[in-house]
Amino acid sequence: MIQFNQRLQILRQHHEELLRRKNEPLSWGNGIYEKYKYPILTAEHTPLEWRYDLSEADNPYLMQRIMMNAVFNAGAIKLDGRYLLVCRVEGADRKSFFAVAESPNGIDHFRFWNEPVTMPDTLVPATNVYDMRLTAHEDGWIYGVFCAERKDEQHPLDMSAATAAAAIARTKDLVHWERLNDLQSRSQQRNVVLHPEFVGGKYAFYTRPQDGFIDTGSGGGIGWGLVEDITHAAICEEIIINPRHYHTIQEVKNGEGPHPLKTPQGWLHLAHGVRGTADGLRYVLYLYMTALDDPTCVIAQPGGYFLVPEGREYVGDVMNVAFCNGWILDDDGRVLIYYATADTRLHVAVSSVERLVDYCFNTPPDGLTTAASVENIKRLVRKNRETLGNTATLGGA
Ligand code: M1P
Repeated sequence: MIQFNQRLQILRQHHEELLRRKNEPLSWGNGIYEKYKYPILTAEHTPLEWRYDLSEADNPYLMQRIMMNAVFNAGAIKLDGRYLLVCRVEGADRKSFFAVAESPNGIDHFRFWNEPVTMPDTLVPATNVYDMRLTAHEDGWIYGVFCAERKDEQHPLDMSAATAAAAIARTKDLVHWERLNDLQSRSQQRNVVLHPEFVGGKYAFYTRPQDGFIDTGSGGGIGWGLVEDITHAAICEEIIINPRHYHTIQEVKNGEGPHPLKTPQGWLHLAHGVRGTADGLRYVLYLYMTALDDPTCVIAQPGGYFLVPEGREYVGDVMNVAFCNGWILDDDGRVLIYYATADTRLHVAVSSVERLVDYCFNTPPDGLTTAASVENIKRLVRKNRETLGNTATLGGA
């Protein structure tokens, strides 16, 4: 039998090879962004010290004592030249927690910091926390807004009855966190995001009101509300700025992703839309833009999705899910989009502000009917015919 030390050496070697693996862009995509060959973070990337008791005396079989299930849905920020992700890590016990992973280039060589984040609780502790959006706010703090899930004590016998609230914490270094009161609003909330600038002297939140823990019901779509005091955040007036529509990718749910990026042409937003299928829900990512002087006013929204799970990305714990709550606008205009698939693993796709803004303004909006979609295609075909001459088309009228 291989000795403990030998097995430990092999384990360390495999782990190190995984962490040092260079990532490669995939050669052909849709032109909007480049996806990469390997996921950037998975459960296997978590430190061995989190999973194994490395004492031969106490763990002679070198078994995992605490297993990790998934790494996904990460908030992202570039801080002092370091690309940092606050990941949703999920243990085998189904509890999610936050852990910071760092990379020198934002694409590969991600390594988790030694210990997971110690997030202070509020008076009513959460059962589960996840999906942090990071915002470096103009007030000087870095805020983490995330979902705090608790058992719904009004239905003690229903084991799936839960409540979702937007929890708020702030930090300067992602190590020490000050927990503030949960956001107060008229309904349950997930996918709440803090806008990076004051609006009319107030903190501004993108919200996603929902009727129940799962059901967005009359929630309407991506909402917006202003808050006077971030330490006791309460939204009294909530408006819907980006609604759901019948027979679109956002029919069932519509939620903001990370905070929008400021571009010369407007605020560039990344969001997720959810539709129902015979096979369950389908989560896809899409972009839209709002006016610089009014982040609630939509000025461009390409029809349909811009990123979906493909090939092996499709398969995992929750099939058919692409989700994103973190992206980084780099100093050179590069945009690093950290998307997760199937609630299992985390990937990066790379684009630029120019490309994404071009995509937003030049992709036809969803005309909401088949006839309108066909008109869009015909318009493009005719334009190409004008550009290239008749040789561009084969057959047809
Ligand atoms: O399982 C897909 C996603 O479901 C929830 O998102 P939403 O509130 O938009 O339905 C979250 O649990 C999210 O983490 C998860 O990826």
